[in-house]
Amino acid sequence: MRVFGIPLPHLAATLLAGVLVGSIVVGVTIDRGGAEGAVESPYARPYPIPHRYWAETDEMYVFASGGQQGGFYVYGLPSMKMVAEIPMFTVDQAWGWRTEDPKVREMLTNPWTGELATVGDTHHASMSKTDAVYDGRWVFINDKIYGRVGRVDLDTFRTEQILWIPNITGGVHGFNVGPNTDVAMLNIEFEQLPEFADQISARGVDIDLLEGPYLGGFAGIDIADDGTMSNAFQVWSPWQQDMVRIGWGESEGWVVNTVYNSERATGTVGMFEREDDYVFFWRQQSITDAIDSGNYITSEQAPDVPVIPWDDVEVYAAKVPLNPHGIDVSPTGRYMFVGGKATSIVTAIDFEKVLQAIEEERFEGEEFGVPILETEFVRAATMDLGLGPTHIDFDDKGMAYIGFFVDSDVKTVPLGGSYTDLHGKEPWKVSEVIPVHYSVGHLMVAGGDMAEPYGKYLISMNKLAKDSFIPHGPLIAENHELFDISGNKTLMIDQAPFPPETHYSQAIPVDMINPIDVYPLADEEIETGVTYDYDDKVVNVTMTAVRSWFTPASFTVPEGWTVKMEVTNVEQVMDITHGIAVTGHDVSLSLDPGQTRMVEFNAGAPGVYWYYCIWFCSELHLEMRGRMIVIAEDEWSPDKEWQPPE
Ligand code: K7E
Ligand code: CUA
Ligand code: CA
Repeated sequence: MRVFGIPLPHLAATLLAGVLVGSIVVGVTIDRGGAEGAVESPYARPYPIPHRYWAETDEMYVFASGGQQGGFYVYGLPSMKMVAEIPMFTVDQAWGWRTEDPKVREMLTNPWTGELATVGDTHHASMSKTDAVYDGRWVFINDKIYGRVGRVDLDTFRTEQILWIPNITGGVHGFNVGPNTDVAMLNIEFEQLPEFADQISARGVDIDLLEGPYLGGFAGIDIADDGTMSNAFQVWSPWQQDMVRIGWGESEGWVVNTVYNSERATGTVGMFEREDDYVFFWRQQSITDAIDSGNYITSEQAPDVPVIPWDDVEVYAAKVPLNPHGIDVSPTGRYMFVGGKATSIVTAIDFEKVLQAIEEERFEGEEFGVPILETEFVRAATMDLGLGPTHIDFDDKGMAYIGFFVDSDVKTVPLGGSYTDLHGKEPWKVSEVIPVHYSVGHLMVAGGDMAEPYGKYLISMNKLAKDSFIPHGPLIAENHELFDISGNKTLMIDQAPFPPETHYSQAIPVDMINPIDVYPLADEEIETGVTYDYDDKVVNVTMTAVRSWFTPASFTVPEGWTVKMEVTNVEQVMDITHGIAVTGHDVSLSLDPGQTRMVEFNAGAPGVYWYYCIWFCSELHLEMRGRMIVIAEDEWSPDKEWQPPE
């Protein structure tokens, strides 16, 4: 059988068939608690809507990963109205993120090979935290394609840093920022053959460039007080790692991550051979100890980044069913939920029991020297809940929300232990089934991945919108579905189409973020003008933009020279953005109020090239333009240089 062109083994074929059936049998249910309920709903919009209605009523920001969009989408809750995109790993002229700005180009350039990388795939948004609670400073996210991490400053809503990870060719998936934002971890999902592979294979691990298997692992990132990230260490192991959480509270000091390919297979079928794969528990201190004692190797590429083989750190495994995907930690840090993509089983691992099992050496085996903890002992629950479990978040009332891709629903499960006091329900049993439209990937409860979830809102980020919106061609938008989870019964409030393709998201209260209105200008007056560097064949232009002209309004340059323009938007009024597009030159950069940016490009062939402002900034916006006159080399002489106006 071939589905979507992929030959599939019996098991996976059944699952995919389930996708199709599951999506069809879940009908469209419109339930807002009946007509009366709808009238009384706090989400009923007044009509006519007063001005500023959305600004006043939205309670939270959502920072949704963009997937192949390469950055973030930002929208308000509960309005679902998108207010921004934040480009990061891909170029985007709409939001002024282009490589003719050398700062952007540097961020997007591989520091070791010098190659520019302008495709990206963002997955796991992670807020900065203090004591495991969001603190509103930054939001970080990984690029699965190249192995990079970006940081957005929540003052500017702009990407301020991109860190490249050494020793890999990409394929980093799970990403998580620690409870105090001093560390982040990043998993290698696509195994690699790094230059130090031999030193690791000498410990009894097979590797082979052509046939596989390969090595995998995870990278540790240090985050300084000002948010600056740096590569801190890497742990390499026989297995790839998929999802990761850095523990807090009851699991403080531990990193948990999963492998769905414990088979170490290179083909899809082989990855389903075992009934169980693993979740791993790494003691963070043992990594630090290995580094402190000099017990590590390094690569030529990154001589400062300690690489530690898995068997030199303290790590334990627990079995989890068939190809786990999400691993998510309950608010106190105690329970770790793991869903097996290819089963109906979700397991809740009790970290208290994990610690006890380690202490009492309750092991039921080992692989590559990693002790496997007794399965039954460390599990709080093994729950048969539905087809295609994906990801899990938690609310403020001790409930877990589990998404099911194949079933197209979210099921809620009350947690046991001390959480029982919050909900008073029987733990580990399905409490509510919430249909979604359709096929949920990640879901997000507001604040649902930290110590103090905000609760109230659930967003199901559905991969297949199908019939939810008006048709728009063969590729349909994603469907972010918003639910109110504050009452006894979950109610769908809204559905919103978003462009492809969100994975994880983070929501944070509006009052925790205070974005700047403008970039403050330096005190000194800007001296505009043009200088010529005959040695390097560079013309340096210092330019300002204001409603509604550029200064200088024209300049000359010899053919083929490099043009370096430093352009400042000298406006100090919010949203008075200018930009500069240079005709015939693939240059289009946006300038926020007060912002100075460099624009670098080659002058090219002789001719008159107009530059103009790309934003409709004033009534005279169309007049906001100037000329770059490129003069043939043999016609150039210094008297053709730009002269200051009389
Ligand atoms: Cu499930 Cu990359 Cu978190 Cu997508 S991953 S949905
Ligand atoms: Cu400035 Cu249009
Ligand atoms: Ca597997």
